[in-house]
Amino acid sequence: MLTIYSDDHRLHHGRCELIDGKLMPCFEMPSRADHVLDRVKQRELGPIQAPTDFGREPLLRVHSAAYLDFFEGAWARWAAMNQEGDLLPFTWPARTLRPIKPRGLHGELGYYSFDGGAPITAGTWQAAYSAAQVALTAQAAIHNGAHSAFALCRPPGHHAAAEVMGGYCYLNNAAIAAQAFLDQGKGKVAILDVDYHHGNGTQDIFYARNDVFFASIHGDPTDEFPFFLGYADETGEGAGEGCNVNYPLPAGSDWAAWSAALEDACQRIAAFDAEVIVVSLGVDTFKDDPISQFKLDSPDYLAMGERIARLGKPTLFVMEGGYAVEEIGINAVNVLEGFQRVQTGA
Ligand code: Q9C
Ligand code: ZN
Repeated sequence: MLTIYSDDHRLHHGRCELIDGKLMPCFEMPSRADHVLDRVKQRELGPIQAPTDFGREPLLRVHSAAYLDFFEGAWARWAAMNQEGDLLPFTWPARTLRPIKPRGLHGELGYYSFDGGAPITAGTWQAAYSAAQVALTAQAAIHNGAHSAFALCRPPGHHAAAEVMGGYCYLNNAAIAAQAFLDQGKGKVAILDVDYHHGNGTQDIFYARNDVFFASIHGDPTDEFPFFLGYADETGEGAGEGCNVNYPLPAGSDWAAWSAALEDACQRIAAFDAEVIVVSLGVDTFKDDPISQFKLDSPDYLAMGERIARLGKPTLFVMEGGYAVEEIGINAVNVLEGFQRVQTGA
């Protein structure tokens, strides 16, 4: 399987995030991608290539120009205020306030974000832009005939909506790639989100659409980030009614519970008759993940890849979360190896 990777991910390195009342070093750190890349090499998964630059156009199919302009220019505005710490939002237009876009930097940042978990540093725009190009380059490989490809994206993307960053995410790499498939002639795409957290950004982007089926298996938002989306009664709206399915699972869920949800999700995707699958591949479902509460073990990721492969469709894997840094490579690449096992009949 082809892997697309860019060193540009290192340009994004947030300093800290607020967890349990304490400022902690960011869990979403550069070494995450290093461990995945090392494992891809160690297991000889296949060639590793740098991304092609497809420009802004495919990003604008998902995000607004105003949002991209704000994100690209935010650090320079912050630096012009003689600041060098991370740029972090701290006030959001919650329900009692007006959903307006203030002109100043902090007001605008609050307007374009939903939490304080997406720090902007000097290199964040370039890293996120390159991650989107990584996804698009892997997508192009499948468009050109590959049966599968791995987009080793960092920072991740599935919490980012059209005009909102948050949850370590800025540009929705999986959504951008899914939209590219449609723009290049595919009629129906399914996005399977296996990250521990609900893919609120991806769901929101496609919620009223019937050309993208979205399925997400995740920690029950009753007690888990992102709290305000990801419930089982969210089934899509308008033309998209019936094209969204959520599997909120309780803390402590193991492979038995998780794989039952995966089986149902795969049957729904098959019934939708998707021509291509985009997998939002988070491995923060791992038993030792420092911020998550599921109990999957490393061999379970092989079985996950096998089940996805049995859908029999071209599949683009897009890296999302996973914070047990030592094991992230083993677990992510296990999904890809499980997929390939079925593919090669081994
Ligand atoms: N007490 C992804 O996995 N907050 N994002 C965690 C833990 C944010 C996760 C707080 C988690 C975001 C891509
Ligand atoms: Zn996650």
